[in-house]
Amino acid sequence: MPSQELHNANFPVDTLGRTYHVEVKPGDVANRIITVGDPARAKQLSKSLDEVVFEHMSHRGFLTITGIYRGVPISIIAIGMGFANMDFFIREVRAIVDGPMSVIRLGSCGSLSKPKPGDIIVADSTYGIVRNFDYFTDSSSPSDKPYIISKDCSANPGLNNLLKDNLLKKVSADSVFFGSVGSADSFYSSQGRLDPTFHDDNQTLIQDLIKDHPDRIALEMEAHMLYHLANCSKAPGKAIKASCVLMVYMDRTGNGVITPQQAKQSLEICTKSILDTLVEDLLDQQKVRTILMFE
Ligand code: R1P
Repeated sequence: MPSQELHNANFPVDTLGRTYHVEVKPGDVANRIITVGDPARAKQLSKSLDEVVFEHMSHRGFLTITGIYRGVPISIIAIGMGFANMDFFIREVRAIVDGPMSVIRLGSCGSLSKPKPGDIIVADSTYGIVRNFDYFTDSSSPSDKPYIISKDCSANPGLNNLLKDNLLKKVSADSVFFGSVGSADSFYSSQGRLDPTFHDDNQTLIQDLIKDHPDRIALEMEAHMLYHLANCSKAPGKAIKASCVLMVYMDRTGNGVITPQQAKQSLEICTKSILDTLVEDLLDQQKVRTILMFE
């Protein structure tokens, strides 16, 4: 539970000025952000910063680490898993950061096509795969489908291209792939994993997703909410640029799984590429007022 008294039921903030779930206040988070799922991955990434100036684990498990890389403030935020946690993170961080933000997600995914475990994917676009609750009720109509597939949402082209350039400086072109990434509301049913315990009707989901869509190359659980909210962030001076790089952990058609050595190597390549991308990204410098107390 929160350690401080809260105010404002519409957008709760505690007596220290911190947001309810991520527990950050103005000055804690940089405009340039790497977001990951796993707190251990965030800690590993933070070892590549030149200096760490702020670190906080919230009562809901959001870990924020802010530091300096090549003279530029950067935050690394571990959010856990799923659409809801991406929503908490983006809305609460957007509320306390001044000026534009660039956010790159570094996650893991399952491949639906050529990329093999150990390869790297940049999400040019994303789409959502959401369980249709009504389909699974007795009163479902014959036109209901078990999963609702959304239209695509694009990455920020400038940030995404810079990220690709930086990856291709570090790794051969045959292990980096670009395409459309599906973000599902379950690791299991809406990613086509079969589980006889539940009524899921997902036996043909993967084939249905990739049929006529060769660009749909991977599945994970957060990138679409990031791209969607970035595209919906319209307040003046509060734009969000988003991109996403994914380490292929599993091959969903061939059944392969990444080795610890491949995972380590993949993480090292992605870490350096993302940090360089965020430093080189042109944000509106006059609006960057972050971590003034440390400058
Ligand atoms: C599932 O194991 C988790 O791994 C993937 C999925 O999106 C989901 O969050 O991403 P992360 O490695 O970033 O957590």
